[in-house]
Amino acid sequence: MAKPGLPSLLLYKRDASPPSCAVMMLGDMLGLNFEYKEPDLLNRGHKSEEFKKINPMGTIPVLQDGDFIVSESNAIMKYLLNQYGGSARERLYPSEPRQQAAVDQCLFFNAGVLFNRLMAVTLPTLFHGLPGPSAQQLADIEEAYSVVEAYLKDNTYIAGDRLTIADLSLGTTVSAAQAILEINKDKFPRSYEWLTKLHNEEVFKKINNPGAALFGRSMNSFWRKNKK
Ligand SMILES: N[C@@H](CCC(=O)N[C@@H](CS)C(=O)NCC(=O)O)C(=O)O
Repeated sequence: MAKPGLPSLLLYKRDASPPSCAVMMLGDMLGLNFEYKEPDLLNRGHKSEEFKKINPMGTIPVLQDGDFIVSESNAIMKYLLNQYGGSARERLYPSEPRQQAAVDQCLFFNAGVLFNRLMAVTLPTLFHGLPGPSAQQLADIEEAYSVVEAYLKDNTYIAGDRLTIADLSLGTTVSAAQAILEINKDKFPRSYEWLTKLHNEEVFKKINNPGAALFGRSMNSFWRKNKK
C-alpha cells in the first residue's frame, strides 16, 4: 500500500526485467508511489535518442524523482533507501561496516557477474536468433550459482540473517535464471532453500514471481521460434 504524502516517482521498467523487479519490490516495501513507463525493448525503444537522454546506457530500470534521474538498480535502491527509507533503511541496507560490505559484495557480484551471464543468453535470444543456451553459457551460470551457494554458507539470507536489498538484487536474477538453468537441489542445497524462502515472501509473490514467470515464457517462446 502506498503511503499518502510520499512523492510520486517515475520508474522506467518492464515486469520481466529482474533489476526492475528488485526496484519495484523495494518501492512496495517502502510504500512508495511509482508511476510507470515501459520502453518497448523488443523494438529497441530503450536505445532511442530520446531514451538515451534519460539513460545513456539504454537500459532499464531508470528512476526519475522530479528533476533527478538515476539508473542502475543497485544505485536506485540505495537512493530510495537514503531518501525515503526511514527506519527501514537500517534493516534493508545496514550501516555497520562489515554488514554493509557483505550486502555490497552481493550487489557488485550480481551487477558485474551473475546478471551479465543471464544477459549473455537473453540478448542473443531476443535479438540474434539464439535457439537455446550453449554449454559454455550454462557452465558460466552454474559457476555463478556456486558463488551464491558459498555466500549462503553461514547465512540464511544472502548477506546475513535477515532480508536486505542484496536478496532483492540477487534473488530476482537467480529467479529469472531458473528459466535457463534450474538450481540443482543436490549440488546447491542452500541456494535452493534460499530461493524457495524468497519465493514465499509476500513481496516476491506479488512482484518477482510473476515477473520471472513472464521472463521464462518469453525466453521459451523465442527459443521455439529461433529453432525453426
Ligand atoms: N546493471 C543494470 C542492468 C540493467 C539492464 O541491463 N537491464 C536490461 C533489462 S533486464 C536492459 O535494459 N537491457 C537492454 C539492453 O542491454 O539492450 C541494473 O542493475 O540496472
